[in-house]
Amino acid sequence: MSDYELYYWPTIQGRGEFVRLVLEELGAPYRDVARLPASDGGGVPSIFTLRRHEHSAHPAFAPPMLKDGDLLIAQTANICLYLGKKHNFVPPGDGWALANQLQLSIADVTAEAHDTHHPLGSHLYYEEQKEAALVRGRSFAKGRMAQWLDYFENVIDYNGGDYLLGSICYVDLSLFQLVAGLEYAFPRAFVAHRAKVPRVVALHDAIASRPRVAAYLDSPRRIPFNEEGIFRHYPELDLE
Ligand SMILES: N[C@@H](CCC(=O)N[C@@H](CS)C(=O)NCC(=O)O)C(=O)O
Repeated sequence: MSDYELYYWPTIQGRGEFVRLVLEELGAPYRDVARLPASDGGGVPSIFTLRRHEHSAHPAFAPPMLKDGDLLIAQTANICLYLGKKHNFVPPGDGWALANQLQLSIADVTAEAHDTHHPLGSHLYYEEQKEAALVRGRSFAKGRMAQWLDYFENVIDYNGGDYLLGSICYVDLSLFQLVAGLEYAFPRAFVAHRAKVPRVVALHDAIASRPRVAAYLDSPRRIPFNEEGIFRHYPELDLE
């Protein structure tokens, strides 16, 4: 198996982390290209070289992007589904469509979490949109986040109580990441709701303790959460 190439911003978990986690759990060899030195073709320029490529029939608008041989694909949910299908890490039959449905829902809530600190747009710094962020963030912390967690709790419950779709598949890794991110960004809101979503919490813990994931989380390959990424801890946006 040749190495996959992941192209994603080198200093944040961001959306790239959903892909990294799948690659790590699969034990698939990959190069996190933008984190390599420029002398090895790495660094941020490696991303700019690929994205919005004018001379491609299938250009990618934004990272994460995954290269598998000559194939370059983008959109986080699409990349995760591609890897899941290729490595038999999807539910049988048409179950891949249900997995993708959940993955796209995780993408939705991830975007909502991002928009709590950037409600007006990514062209402005947080400090330039703090007033709107306070409204958006507190509304997310007060109710919206719980709605999403309850949704995933019900899905796990209906499908046997352990994983989103009965047996483990790639989407469970993304739910782990979502929960870790929400707990980091909104610790007070998360603690307030934690007891109501025991299956979600148990799934998070089960994924974190899988040998390959645990080794990854403990390694320098796992970039710590920070205030440049999607899940940012701004206490003023959390519950009081
Ligand atoms: N829907 C896309 C969103 C991709 C995206 O927004 N990527 C961000 C980083 S997480 C980016 O670099 N965007 C640059 C841009 O939109 O110009 C996905 O899920 O992959």
